[in-house]
Amino acid sequence: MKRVLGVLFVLVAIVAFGFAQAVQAADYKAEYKLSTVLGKPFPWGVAGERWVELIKEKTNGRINVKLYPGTSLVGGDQTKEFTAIRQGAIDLAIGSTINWSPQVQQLNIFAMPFLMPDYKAIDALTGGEVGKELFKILEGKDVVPLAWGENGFRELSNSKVSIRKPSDLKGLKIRVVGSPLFLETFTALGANPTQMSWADAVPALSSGAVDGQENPLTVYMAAKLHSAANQKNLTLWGYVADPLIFVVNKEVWNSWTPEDRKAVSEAALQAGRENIELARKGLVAPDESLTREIEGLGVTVVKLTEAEKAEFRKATRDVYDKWAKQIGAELVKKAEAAIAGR
Ligand code: X2X
Repeated sequence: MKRVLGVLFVLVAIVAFGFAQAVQAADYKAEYKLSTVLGKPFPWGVAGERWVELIKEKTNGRINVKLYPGTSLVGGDQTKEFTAIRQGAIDLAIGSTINWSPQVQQLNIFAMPFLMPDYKAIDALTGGEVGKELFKILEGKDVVPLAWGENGFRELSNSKVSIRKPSDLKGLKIRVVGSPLFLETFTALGANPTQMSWADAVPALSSGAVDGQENPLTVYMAAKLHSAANQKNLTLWGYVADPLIFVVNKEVWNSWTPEDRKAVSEAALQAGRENIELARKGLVAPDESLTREIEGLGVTVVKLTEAEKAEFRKATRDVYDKWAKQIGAELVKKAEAAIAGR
């Protein structure tokens, strides 16, 4: 009898275990959608593919993610991406702080003109108190932030003139994306900024409907803007940089087991580290080979001196002060202190 009971117990345990697994599997979607603006070969797209791969590996295939580049889940309208994550139309995303700043005002901090003078300054923000505070703000908006990545310092290109001083920008039509802060910065510099998505920007540049744009050199290079869009003048001014943030929709996150959450989080941290390394390749002294490569394509590259940069800073100072209030004076003070102490 004891033996029969024992066998029965084992049988019940097996069935119960199987049932529990089935329930868990039923909670999991067959496919999770990951949104990015840029696909491969841009570092941003590489990061997307890497996160997908690492999630699969670390969850033993329990979580299956598909990458949707070109912000295709929101018809290419990258400033709507954050809302779509909150609403659940997107499960995971690697997003630029610029594109999410219309919904998360504080993310504008990275777009304050000339706040971050170098890569150490970006790291001081993302890796410090400011980064933690921004993650907390995101958590309050139905997303789970997991890791930082990087698009990069945004340099200025155009088809018309070599730009060394604010007055060189006078009347130039410049494509910008994201929040009104960008429109105000370029207006303060005397340019004629116009807001459009990346999908619309490339044709607009190619046809000459707009004269210039600002983006990291990795983007300039992979999109071949020198030839595809006649962007033969490049000014290295490092006025802002946009980090990337790896997030998961909160409801999706809560549907996963603790073990799988840990795996997805570790995958994000690893993909983020690799992404930052790739985004900076050839751009950090002493290896500035990417800049040399661009010069080799017949592009006129101007690297502003500190004195020249100061002129641009002066011209955008009012925009900086106005947005410091809008973003939150305390947060901006924290950022300035972190950068000063880097
Ligand atoms: O649209 C851009 O300029 C891009 C690709 O850099 C962003 O998504 C912020």
